[in-house]
Amino acid sequence: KSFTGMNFYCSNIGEKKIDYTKQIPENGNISKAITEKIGKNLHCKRDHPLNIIKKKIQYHFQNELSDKEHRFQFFDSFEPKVTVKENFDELLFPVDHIGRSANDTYYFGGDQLLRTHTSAHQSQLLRSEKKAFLVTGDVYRRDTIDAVHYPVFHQMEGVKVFKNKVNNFIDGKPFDETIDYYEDSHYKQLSSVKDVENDLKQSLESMIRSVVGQDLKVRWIDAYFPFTSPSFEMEILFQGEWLEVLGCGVVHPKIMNNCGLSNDRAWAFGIGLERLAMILFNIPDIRLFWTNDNRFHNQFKGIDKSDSSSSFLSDINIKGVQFQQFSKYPSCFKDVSFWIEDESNFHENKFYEFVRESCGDLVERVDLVDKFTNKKLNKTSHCYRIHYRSMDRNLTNEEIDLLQFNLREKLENHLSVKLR
Ligand code: FA5
Ligand code: MG
Repeated sequence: KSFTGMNFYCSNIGEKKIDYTKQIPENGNISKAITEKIGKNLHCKRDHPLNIIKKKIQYHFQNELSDKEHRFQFFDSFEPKVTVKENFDELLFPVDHIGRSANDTYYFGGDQLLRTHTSAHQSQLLRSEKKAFLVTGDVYRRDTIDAVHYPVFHQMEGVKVFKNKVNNFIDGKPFDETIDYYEDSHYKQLSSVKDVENDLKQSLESMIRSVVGQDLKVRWIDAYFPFTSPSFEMEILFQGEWLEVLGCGVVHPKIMNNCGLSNDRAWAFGIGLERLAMILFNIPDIRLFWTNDNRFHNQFKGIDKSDSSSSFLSDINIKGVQFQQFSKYPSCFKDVSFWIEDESNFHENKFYEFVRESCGDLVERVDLVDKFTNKKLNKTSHCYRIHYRSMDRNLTNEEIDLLQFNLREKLENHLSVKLR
């Protein structure tokens, strides 16, 4: 089982350049299963594990990481519907970035989309001269199907601005059009950049240890994001595997410049709240966050003793709270194989979306188990194994056969593949 997240923001090496800004679907591509989740705001529901983790992080930022100049402000009710400009353009995503494609992102049509990350609100808040803030919200992505990926999940964005950090004598021009800040090693070694990087890493490590546990195994990985340089990801050792929990970095000088902060530097991070809650409470499957099963929710009742009418954050003590994994119902799997008629038009995420749409949360995981090309026919065959398991009951054979039947029909009619 791979716990590392997809390389959503990695550069699109080796593929031909496509201008995705010209491929925004007119009528959108948001399925009913996704529409139904908009507005649920799990992170705002008292006693929900995502709410508990959000409050714990906010508490740490308020009490341990705020200083006179940086009093962290919290935002958690920005609408998930944002513009292409907010989600991609302002964050310097190139036009050929795969993240912009309709295979990765849910579009309402026109230039409105479901934010793919909370970074969509960064520029707006930087422009309004906020110096330290956290933004929590639901984010949406077409993605693979397994225990740690879900098309709707929750992120918390954090940003801290260091005023007048750029020293023209040492740093040169605050923003220089001719410098490639992603690659430039001189820039990355500047003490003004290193200071910010160190503050970022220390803040995040202290937060993670205080929220999840002091004796965690944590490691930093160099990463790439269009909107930060240098960029990093934090991974935590969880059940013997390194699980990616957040991306972060020093905000790109061009963004600082665009927001009227060319003499300042800033750090930013985006953390996956489900992943963190899974580690903290030992929650085995990301679908559980959406369940109505009280065997799940009752376990989190009463942990949060804060006064719901006050905005004051109290420390939520979860020591000694042990999440009891309730027994899993049996799983079963079915394979589906097909010939792909037009390779350049086939996208795995589209296939996953059909599976989600047909079978909903009864699907636990989908694996590509076989792939081969018939050279003579110049056709490729894929075989996917679909693992079914309900979180709250036994599934019958008839039920699964029907799901599989409906899925096959959908694939044949809408995915231009030939079932085998
Ligand atoms: C981002 O979304 C960046 N916006 C983070 C960032 C912010 C970088 C500010 C720099 C500055 P990424 O795609 O890696 O990066 O996602 C961040 C985290 O969200 C991941 O580490 C993971 O914890 C979580 N995550 C990503 N995809 C999923 C998914 N499908 N299901 C659940 N959690 C996910
Ligand atoms: Mg990542």
